[in-house]
Amino acid sequence: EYGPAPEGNAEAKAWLAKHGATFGHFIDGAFTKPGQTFATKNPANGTDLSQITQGSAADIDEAVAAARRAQPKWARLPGHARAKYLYALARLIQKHARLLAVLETMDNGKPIRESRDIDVPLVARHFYYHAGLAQLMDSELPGHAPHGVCGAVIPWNFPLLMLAWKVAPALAAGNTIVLKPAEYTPLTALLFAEITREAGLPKGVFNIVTGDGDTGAALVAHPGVDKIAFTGSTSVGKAIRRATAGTGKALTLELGGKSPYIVFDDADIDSAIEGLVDAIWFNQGQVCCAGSRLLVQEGIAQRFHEKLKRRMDGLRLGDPLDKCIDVGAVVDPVQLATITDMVRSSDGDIYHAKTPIPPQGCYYPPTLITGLGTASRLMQEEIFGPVLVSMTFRTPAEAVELANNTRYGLAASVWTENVNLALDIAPKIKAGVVWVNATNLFDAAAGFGGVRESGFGREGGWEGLMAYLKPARTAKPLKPVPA
Ligand code: TXE
Repeated sequence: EYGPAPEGNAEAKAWLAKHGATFGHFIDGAFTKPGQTFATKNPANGTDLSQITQGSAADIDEAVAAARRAQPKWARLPGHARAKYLYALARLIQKHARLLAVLETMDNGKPIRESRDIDVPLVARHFYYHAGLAQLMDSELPGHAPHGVCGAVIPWNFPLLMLAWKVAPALAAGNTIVLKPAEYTPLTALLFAEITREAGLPKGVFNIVTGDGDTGAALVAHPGVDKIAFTGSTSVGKAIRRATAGTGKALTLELGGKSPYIVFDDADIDSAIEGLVDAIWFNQGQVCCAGSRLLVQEGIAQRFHEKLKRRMDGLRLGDPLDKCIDVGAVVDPVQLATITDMVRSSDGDIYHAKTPIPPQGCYYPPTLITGLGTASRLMQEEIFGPVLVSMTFRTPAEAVELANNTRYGLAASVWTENVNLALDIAPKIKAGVVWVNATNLFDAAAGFGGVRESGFGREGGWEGLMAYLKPARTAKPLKPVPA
């Protein structure tokens, strides 16, 4: 049994059983015969969930060929006709919301409260929003054309949401797509493939090849792919940039981060603490823009840390399918070992929340580390787990200097009741997004992405759509600009 929430679990079990829990790729509108497979596991209890096919270069070839065949006709549809399919996908995501949420939680380990209330609703919103943009394309962007075939390589921390961030704009703009899901978490993508059939999406418009990094590399290298969109680690992002250099392929990269969470002494402390729970313990801290680096003003630091520790002790950790759980399981034993080793290597003061930990499964307690130097490894490197590092500052100028003292630049949070201070600080922080008295706010209409080694390009909003378009070869006249 998969834990509480029996109704949703039965549905998920039935869906897996329908496929014999064994999956091939999804190419040209149909599942292929499973080939050489590897197992995916439920990180909450270590049991096998499914057998997934390891995609070869030949599989990538087949999927890209299907996407190429389908693309011209898809692009010739008027925007409002493509919008119909995107609206249908949005509605079907809502129809299958419970199954998608339970499956995501079983595959990834994230609390069901998050997959149900955050991931899946944001996915539906993303398709609705891009359906709207698809309708506007012909009138608002007449001088633009799709790239052609897009290759998407996505990570395991938000499997379905990262799919939506890439698939919705690609399809709205008239591209077709080959998606390579992360090896730990392919299940909701495979269910989404079924949903595209229910929506009547023409075959070849959306394709999946499952597998590991080699499969991803084969997709990136394929000459029939015109644009690559990648979300994942900075090291793989750099490898992809090297692999695409000089090929003429368009590229967007959304990579790692070490985002500062800055609390000034006049901040509303209770709100800042609740924000921090969201910033670093949401999805077990496996969030690219996690507020993983607390910078707190010296005068309130001791009081803030004490309050924070009490709040950490109150977080409920355990079976992610339990609706009362705050912190679920880390995605995989490999990731758990990385987190454990990184924390062990630290010479700071380590505080683990006094919350009971289940004896089995990939669990790591909420953790706070203080007393680290600015140059220390844990202050500089992404841990990608439920671990917060903290340091103090005296002046706003010092806060800015510390905030910018990493190679990354994805996100930042500033907490103060002084709006002038917030407005002064925010533009000085090198990050794609700066939240004021808030954190982890996302919307399909707001472009998200990084600067520096956090990558480039935006996902969401008009800018996100533009990443899936290029100037048309035979540009129709642009609308005159009003005087
Ligand atoms: O990421 P990878 P991993 C960070 C985080 C985490 C670390 C390692 O710090 O601890 O990365 O996680 C595919 N060519 N982030 O190893 O390897 C891979 O199959 C093409 C941050 O899981 O980057 C998967 O589909 N593709 C992050 C995807 O890339 C390749 C999210 C991401 O895997 C490839 C995830 C290659 N050479 C991890 N090698 C974020 N920014 O949100 C691997 N892949």
